Amino acid sequence: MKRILVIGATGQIGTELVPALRKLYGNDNVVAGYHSKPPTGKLTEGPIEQVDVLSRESVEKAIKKYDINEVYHMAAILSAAGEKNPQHAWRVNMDGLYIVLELAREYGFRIFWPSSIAAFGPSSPKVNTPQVTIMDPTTMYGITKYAGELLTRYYAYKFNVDVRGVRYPGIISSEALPGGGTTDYAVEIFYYALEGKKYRCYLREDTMLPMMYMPDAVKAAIQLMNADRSKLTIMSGYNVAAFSFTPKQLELEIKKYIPDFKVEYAPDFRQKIADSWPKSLDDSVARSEWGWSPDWSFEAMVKDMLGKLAYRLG
Ligand code: AKB
Repeated sequence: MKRILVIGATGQIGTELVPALRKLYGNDNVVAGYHSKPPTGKLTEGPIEQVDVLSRESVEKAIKKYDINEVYHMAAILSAAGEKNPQHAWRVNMDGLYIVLELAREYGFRIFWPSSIAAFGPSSPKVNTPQVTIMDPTTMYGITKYAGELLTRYYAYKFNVDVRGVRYPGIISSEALPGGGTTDYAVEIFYYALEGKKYRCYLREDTMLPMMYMPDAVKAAIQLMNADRSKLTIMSGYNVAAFSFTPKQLELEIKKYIPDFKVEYAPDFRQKIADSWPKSLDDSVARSEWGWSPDWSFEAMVKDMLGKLAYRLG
């Protein structure tokens, strides 16, 4: 039986991952681990626990209390926020991961840990970026993701820790807002469109980035955790792709439903970050090793986001 702890349960992905895991494995078997933002709504339908990922004692206490055998370690400082306080980003992203890996070595639980397209950099090929290629991330977030991929692989080979993960593209979600990322515009823009407000986009209109709708992001994590380990050659850091678009393409797609929506483009420091990332990913290794394929297209995602948010915003 699975006994799961999700660290970062109140973040963008955790908010939807916890209910999906509870549906599969039962409310009582999935603990929502949070730090500063207490869970509300659906997240309170099962156990919740405050977990400070920078404290070994705090994580260990939760592991022991709930007899955890699987951890989804989703807590991280994202790219744009990381550039404002790189020291803090290193601590949360690397020290936190190290604590979780060390405890996994001791207690034998399995780990899902997400990497990101931010692990790539200016010298990585931009189009159809391969699974194995040049990695030269320029943000502190990207550096922690690439270093984390190396560290998790080390723990897998050296200590036989079962740790797995994907390189997430920008994630679009209707439940929780992302915080501090470079791809956040692709969520924020929907709120402005529905509230009849003009959106000021901090990226150039032609900035193509790989993106994914939340149901596919959740599916990727759960599917990879249930894959046959003997078939996995990468462990953590599988490229997973769904679709790519530019801010202008998103504006035009939203305009099909809200014709008078207006967007102004005013690139800021995040442009340079976006320019260092891939435009699209080659995810053929994930497809062949554990059967990955996305369910959602760009057009279907936009329609669904508008419907869900219109309902929520009333
Ligand atoms: C960010 O923009 O920092 C994240 C990511 C692509 O990992 N959404």
